Amino acid sequence: MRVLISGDIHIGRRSSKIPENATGFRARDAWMKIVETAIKERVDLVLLSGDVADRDNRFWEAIGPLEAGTSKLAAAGIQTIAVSGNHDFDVLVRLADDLPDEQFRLLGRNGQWERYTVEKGGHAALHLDGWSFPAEHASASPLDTYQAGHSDGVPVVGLVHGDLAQPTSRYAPLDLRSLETSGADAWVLGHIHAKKLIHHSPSPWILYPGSPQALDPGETGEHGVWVFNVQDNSVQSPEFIPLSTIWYGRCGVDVDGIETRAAFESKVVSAIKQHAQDVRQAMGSNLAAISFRVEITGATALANQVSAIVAGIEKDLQFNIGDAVAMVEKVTHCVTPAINVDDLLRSSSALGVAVQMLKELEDGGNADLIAEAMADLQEADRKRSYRALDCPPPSRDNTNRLLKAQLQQIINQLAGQTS
Ligand SMILES: [Mn+2]
Repeated sequence: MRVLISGDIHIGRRSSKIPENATGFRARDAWMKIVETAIKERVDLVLLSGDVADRDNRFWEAIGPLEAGTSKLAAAGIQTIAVSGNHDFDVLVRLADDLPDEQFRLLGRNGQWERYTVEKGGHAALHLDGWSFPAEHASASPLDTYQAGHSDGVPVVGLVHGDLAQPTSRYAPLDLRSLETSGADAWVLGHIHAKKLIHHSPSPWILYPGSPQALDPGETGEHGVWVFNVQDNSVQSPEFIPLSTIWYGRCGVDVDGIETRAAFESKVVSAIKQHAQDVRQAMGSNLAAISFRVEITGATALANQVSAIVAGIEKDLQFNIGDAVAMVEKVTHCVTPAINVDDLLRSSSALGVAVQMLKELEDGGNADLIAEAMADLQEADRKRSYRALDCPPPSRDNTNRLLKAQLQQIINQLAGQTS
């Protein structure tokens, strides 16, 4: 028996930060690609671990593609089995009520664990234990009521949408230890959009398949689906298949020692091209777009001109890499001027003092400065007018980071004036 796994498809959404008129970047396109992949891979089952439909457009946009996709799968002899997540707790119930069981089956309604046994060649081949979100939130761990485990030598796979190692989560907190000692041979989870496989033999493998289509720049790296086999009554390790049409990630550019604008521009271009080619090669033929967060670092005489040099790059720079397009979503830079730090550390000029302060912060020191800045940040944080911003509370770490960034800007300005 062969099984395809996906989850967190969020049908109704579309990958962000790419041109409005670009096609093939909707979550529903990814779903239809999952259907094709399942048929091509000759799987027997498709398992979906919740948040198949997005809350915002859930019913109207999801119902058509889900019916069409599961019907195409059923025609190829492939059954789709799902649990619902916090986004689609109500949609999947309605879909399951409308469609025949051999096409689409929802496990674990009303927050009650449910076992479904899949047969192959007239024999029980796999037990699936599933639990579905009964409402938008679920603060108790579903594992508190899980009692399945082995019974008859037939392998068991658990299917649940929830938050691993976040005990206070309102999205079905799951703890690793309970999963490991559950007796199941494998766990397929949903909720986290980055893929993650936890596998220490002989414990069960535990998998977040991740969203098949990367949906925003925070969803970096590879996205796709997974396939595993059940052979000789054992559940084999899952294998990843890349599927996303977009890849989001960072591209570091080191401009150390660069002295002219032309050389600076060439360096940025060649770094982006090279990185895009590597990504294109690794991700295969589904890839249509590569979106970079470019991070420029290094010591350069052009430090105080970087903002001006890279202005417009997000809007204007685009490369074709094979049949994929590479573009820049955002540029950040943390460059230092090409200055003689040793001399400045002994200098009492404004630039010298700034360089000394930065060095102290980098060495983790200057407790007074950090405490003072933190007190100011906390005061601002308490102000009613800023509350809607939902920023993390000021900590020692982010205060330190903020101070360093500010000092770097001051140094760049001052160094620019003297050079
Ligand atoms: Mn979720």
